[in-house]
Amino acid sequence: MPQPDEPVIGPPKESAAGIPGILHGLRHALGKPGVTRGTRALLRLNQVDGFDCPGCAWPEPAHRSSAEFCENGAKAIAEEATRHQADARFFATHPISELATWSDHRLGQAGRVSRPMIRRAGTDHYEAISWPDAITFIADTLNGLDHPDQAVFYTSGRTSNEAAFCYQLLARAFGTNNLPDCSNYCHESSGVALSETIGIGKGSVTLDDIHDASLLVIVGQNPGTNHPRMLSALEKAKRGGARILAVNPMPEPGLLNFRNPQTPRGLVGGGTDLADRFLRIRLGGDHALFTAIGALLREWDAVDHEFVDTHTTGYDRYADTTVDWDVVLKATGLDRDEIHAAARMFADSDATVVCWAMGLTQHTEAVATIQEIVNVQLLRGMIGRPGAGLCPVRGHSNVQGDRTMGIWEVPPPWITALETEFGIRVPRDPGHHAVAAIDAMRTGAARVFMGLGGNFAAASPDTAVTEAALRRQDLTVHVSTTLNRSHVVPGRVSIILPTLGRTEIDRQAAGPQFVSVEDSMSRVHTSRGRLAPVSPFLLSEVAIISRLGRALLGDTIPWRDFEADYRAVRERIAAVVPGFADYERRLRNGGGEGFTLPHPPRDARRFDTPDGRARFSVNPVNPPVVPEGRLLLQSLRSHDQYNTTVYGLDDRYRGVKGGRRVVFCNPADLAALGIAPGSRVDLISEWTDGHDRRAEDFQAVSYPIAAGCAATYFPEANPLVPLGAVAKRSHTPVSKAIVVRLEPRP
Ligand SMILES: Nc1nc2c(c(=O)[nH]1)N[C@H]1C(S)=C(S)[C@@H](COP(=O)(O)OP(=O)(O)OC[C@H]3O[C@@H](n4cnc5c(=O)[nH]c(N)nc54)[C@H](O)[C@@H]3O)O[C@H]1N2
Ligand SMILES: Nc1nc2c(c(=O)[nH]1)N[C@H]1C(S)=C(S)[C@@H](COP(=O)(O)OP(=O)(O)OC[C@H]3O[C@@H](n4cnc5c(=O)[nH]c(N)nc54)[C@H](O)[C@@H]3O)O[C@H]1N2
Ligand SMILES: [Mo]
Repeated sequence: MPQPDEPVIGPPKESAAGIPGILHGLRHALGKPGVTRGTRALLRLNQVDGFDCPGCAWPEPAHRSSAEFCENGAKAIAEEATRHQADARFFATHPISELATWSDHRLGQAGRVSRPMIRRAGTDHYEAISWPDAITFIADTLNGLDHPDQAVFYTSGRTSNEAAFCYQLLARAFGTNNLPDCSNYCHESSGVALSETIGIGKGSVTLDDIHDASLLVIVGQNPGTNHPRMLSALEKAKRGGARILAVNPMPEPGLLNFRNPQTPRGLVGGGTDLADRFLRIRLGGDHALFTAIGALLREWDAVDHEFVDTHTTGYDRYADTTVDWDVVLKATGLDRDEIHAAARMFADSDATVVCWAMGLTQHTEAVATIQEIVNVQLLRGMIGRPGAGLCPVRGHSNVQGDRTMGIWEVPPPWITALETEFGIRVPRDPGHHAVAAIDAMRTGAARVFMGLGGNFAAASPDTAVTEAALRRQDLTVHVSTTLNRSHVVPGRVSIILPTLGRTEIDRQAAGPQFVSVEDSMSRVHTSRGRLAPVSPFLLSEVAIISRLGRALLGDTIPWRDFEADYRAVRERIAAVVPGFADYERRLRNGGGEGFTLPHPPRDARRFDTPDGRARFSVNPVNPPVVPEGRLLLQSLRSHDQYNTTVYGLDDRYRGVKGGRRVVFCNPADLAALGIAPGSRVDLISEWTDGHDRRAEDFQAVSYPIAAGCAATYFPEANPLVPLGAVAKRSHTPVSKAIVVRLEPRP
């Protein structure tokens, strides 16, 4: 619901990080949890070995002297280390109907949920419940379902490998593959595109490849805010002579210039100019752009014929395609010279890495777009070569590891090994991905929703539909650290199970435990918390799942051993999941630096496709159609948020202070629409079903965004996206290209 907010708009910044960056981060980290706990948090966690920042999935450099911190990592840690507690008294004071009117920011500020809470049917309050009673209630409800497929087991991407493995085991042993996760909203399109073309759904580069690249292409990604540590890698590559091509509808400060707070050069002077060339592309124009770049490279015969002949299939069909330049120029909003110059950068580089994130994955044609990038990289032989490759930059710190551990609505390839290891039978029919889960929940086909982390109500599209779907459940269960919107959109009965965060000491029967995670570049390593838990009532995720497993399925699976000692879980992972042999020992390599999972294309130019070759694909260009007088709107992240967790109300780099209800528009569009910068507008999205959706009261901000395009923040924009608006084949909601009209408010 709209919160009155009156942001003050200043000019966007021209560079990222530097002194304001560190100070801003420290203010959050030090100010929030109370000075001592905040300082201790950062100092204690700043150890060489064994802590994985929950901020993002960008890898830590090997052989580092201390943990690498960035401003936004500090904010993530401060959020978790907060002293504020949503305790039993808090819930007694605030009925759920009142909490439902709070903003996401205010809900998050309430802090950590400190003991298990239940909202019983027909009441308006959460009340405390004991762990055994909560677990029994959930198990009894699940066992009372007519069919296991009536349950949905969602996961967010902070969950450790150990917890993820146990969770998918629980769901599958129970009898369902209904394992949607935040990846369905995130990099699913990358997974689909890469699996089909190179035979593995993960990126093909290591951090060294970024450092050694001669061309880095950053498409649809805002590293200054969302992967700040990536900027250090870009700076290092630049100093080694790399060039950078940035493709984005917005001139994101972090892409253009970087002041590195960890080097003296970052503290004084002008910092490092990052992008050598910036293409201010129209939303959804990348598909057309990469077909054009591919065509130019073929025209110039800048083709690695040896690679193409030896390792690929489908080149002839691909080479037969022609480019309609009118379509390309209209779709991209760029001119021919700019595209030529960009293609030249590819032609001149012998080591190119292409990085991308949500700016590509959350479009209707996301899979086709990413496959067009694969085409260009194959054409140039840029896979399995040092300093080159494909780099989908993942979001949540362990989202990639969760998928490796089997958090997936599709039964993983090692499903038979899982069955043999545990003596279970698992159905082979795929379960629900996230959007299908909402559909099942709203029609009553699903009756229990459980979320291991995350904030399903606020992260999902079509807010009204998603909320109604959650409310229709017999039971909603959230394993959570902090309070969030999903807790105030309860099923008939709703339970919150409070859990330890990544920063906290996890002590079990066998002693202190660590967990393991996989970063965006397939490196698996340990993470150990060092802070005292904020409340004595918290259980670890592994403990919660294990206890639920025992209550639900009995002791045929050694749940007790899993909870007592996570080595017992890792032993089973080693036995079941390919690439994890000798897991325990390899995790301890190099004092906790861990190991990198095999990636056949990267390691040996081997492609696990039906014919053992990487595939060129032909993807007809199909750019978004925008009627006259309408704009193409994307939803993105501000500098002061982590997905649905809103740390603060500023978006420093984009010049916004004190509010979030803004819509960034090109000045020429505002003039043409007769809307004065600073005035208030409603956003109405238009869909072919004839059903308009409205989000009210945004301040129009004049911004150097590509013409015809607009941007606003997620999750405020989620009501504008209907459930059915998803990317082809990956089913990812199209959060980045929504046709809208702006209506001035009276
Ligand atoms: N501090 C912080 N860190 C985070 C997160 C966070 O919320 N806060 N979230 C984490 C998660 S889960 C994820 S997935 C990542 C997200 O990381 P990003 O993908 O960087 O996140 P967004 O804010 O969605 O930014 C999308 C970027 O793509 C651009 N873009 C949008 N549409 C297009 C397009 O059609 N073409 C091109 N070329 N560009 C386009 C936008 O202008 C914007 O710069 O970050 C992770 N890290
Ligand atoms: N319109 C629009 N919608 C989007 C996007 C967009 O760009 N635009 N982006 C999408 C993307 S990329 C993603 S990844 C999803 C994110 O979807 P989710 O992963 O579901 O959402 P988050 O906001 O990351 O989840 C935050 C909550 O996780 C809980 N939490 C934090 N740490 C832990 C932990 O260690 N353990 C447990 N159990 N809980 C924890 C806290 O209670 C917190 O409130 O949103 C998607 N939705
Ligand atoms: Mo994400």
